[in-house]
Amino acid sequence: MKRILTVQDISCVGKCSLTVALPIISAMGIEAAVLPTAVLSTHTAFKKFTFCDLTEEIPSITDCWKEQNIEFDGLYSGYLGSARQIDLVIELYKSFGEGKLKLVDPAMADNGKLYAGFSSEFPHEMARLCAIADVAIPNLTEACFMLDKEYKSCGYDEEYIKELLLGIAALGATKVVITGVAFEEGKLGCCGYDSTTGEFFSYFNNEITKKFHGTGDTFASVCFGSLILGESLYDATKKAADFVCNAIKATVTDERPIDYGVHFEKVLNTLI
Ligand code: PXL
Repeated sequence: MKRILTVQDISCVGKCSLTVALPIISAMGIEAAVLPTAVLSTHTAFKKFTFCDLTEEIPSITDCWKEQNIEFDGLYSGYLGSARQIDLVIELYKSFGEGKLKLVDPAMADNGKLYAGFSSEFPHEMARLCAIADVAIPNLTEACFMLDKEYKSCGYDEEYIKELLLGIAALGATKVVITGVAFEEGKLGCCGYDSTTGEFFSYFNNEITKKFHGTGDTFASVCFGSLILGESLYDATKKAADFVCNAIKATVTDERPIDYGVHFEKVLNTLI
């Protein structure tokens, strides 16, 4: 059995980060080890939340693993709370990631806005982590912010997206997938680029207009799991995008606010 490590926060309520990554990766038949970076009462889109920072635990945990020669087949980072945490994850990727799949989801912004608590400098810090990723999976906002490019919510063309893909690859990421791309009304999807082959690809689904929190984390978890199981980046992207669509479809009839995330549990069986 493959064993991976995922590094992100535990948001106790709100279905994102570890509470999404763990069940999804486990359902795919992969052992999911965790390095929790913080414990929050909810994710930061809720009106009020607590934040217990675990940064200073990270070096002792990773040193302990090193002493016992504990290894991982892949590493996946999500939401990180500070530049210091990014430095520690870069160190972790260097010491545990040699020859292993290293995926970075630079979860920090969406819809043209940074999440609560991040300064406008933070995307540049995150870009340093994307630079050592085998696969970086920013959404459109995150890609723009890391590259200091203007964020456009609509009305852009393929050239705009290709520039962003090439820009993230130029930071150092070997492969890039940008999520939340729409060239035409009614279709929403992802565009990818593999710098080893120079190939671009895209994958679109019919857009479901209601937006939920945590879909980026859901996408990244399925995509990472599929890559660990040996699928191509295109197939992993397709599987992740379809899964997110099905999870949203399983949620839309629910009256709960969008901050409570998607009911991925109802379609988790499709990954087993
Ligand atoms: O879904 C990304 C995410 C993860 N973790 C925390 C967040 C967010 C987005 O707001 O606040 C703590």
